Amino acid sequence: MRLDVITIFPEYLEPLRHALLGKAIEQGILEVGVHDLRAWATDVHKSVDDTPYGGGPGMVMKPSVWGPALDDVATGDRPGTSLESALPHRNVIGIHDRTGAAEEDAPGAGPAKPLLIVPTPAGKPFTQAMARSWSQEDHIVFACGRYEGIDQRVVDNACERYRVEEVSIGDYVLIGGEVAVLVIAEAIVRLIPGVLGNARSHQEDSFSDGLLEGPSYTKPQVWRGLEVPEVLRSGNHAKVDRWRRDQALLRTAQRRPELIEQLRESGGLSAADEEVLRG
Ligand code: 6GU
Repeated sequence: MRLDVITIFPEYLEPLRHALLGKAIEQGILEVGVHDLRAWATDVHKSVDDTPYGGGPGMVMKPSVWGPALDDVATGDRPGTSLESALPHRNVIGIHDRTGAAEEDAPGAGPAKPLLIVPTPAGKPFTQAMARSWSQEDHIVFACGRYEGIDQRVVDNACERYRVEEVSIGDYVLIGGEVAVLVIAEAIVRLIPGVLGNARSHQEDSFSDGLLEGPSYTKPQVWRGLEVPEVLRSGNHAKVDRWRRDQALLRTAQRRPELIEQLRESGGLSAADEEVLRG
């Protein structure tokens, strides 16, 4: 997978080179490019924003800068920096050894358009289902807006070269899209086969069965007078599985009751589940 990020704060995307994502870059599973939007500014002051039509506070990012930036990055004509992993170099094997879901839309259609993700508090809520789907993409471009956003015509026009998604990471307002890109990119990349050591660890994630994950424990058996639940030490796998399901159900009912309702409506709750929820 290739990820490109266009931003006026390229240094804000440094964390993409570390830890999990850095390892994916090392393994040749992931390529990351970070591009300074000002590289496409044309005036001496390298300005990227202007006052809003209709008045009001703040500034709007200019279409005359974003348009060419998105044109160039879509085609791989990018003056930005390719991020090397911050981790020590190891031998790279099996570069691009993955199944490309977005290779072609139909026979003879050529490569699919890249996916353009525009983080904005006015977007559709980002979900684990989106992360799962987008982990199959070949090329994702993120457009980070600052100030009061990007001229809407940029997003409208980008449909010619991209499949476009405007997404929000929650009901609160950030200063710009950069932190949202870190969140969304990490959620996507950890689902690419080979990035997480253990495939089970994302089959059992919170949300993959529509429930929050229950509590986890490790040694010692007693810590500050608090005991690990007996059932987890019983060696009875069926009992352990049932207990974990019960804990997930009870935690979800308490913290996210709307998720229980969704699961009930989609037929995702068994008679045993309903009994646990009745208490
Ligand atoms: Cl994706 N961007 C910004 N700027 N603020 C947000 C957001 C995104 N999601 C929630 N708040």
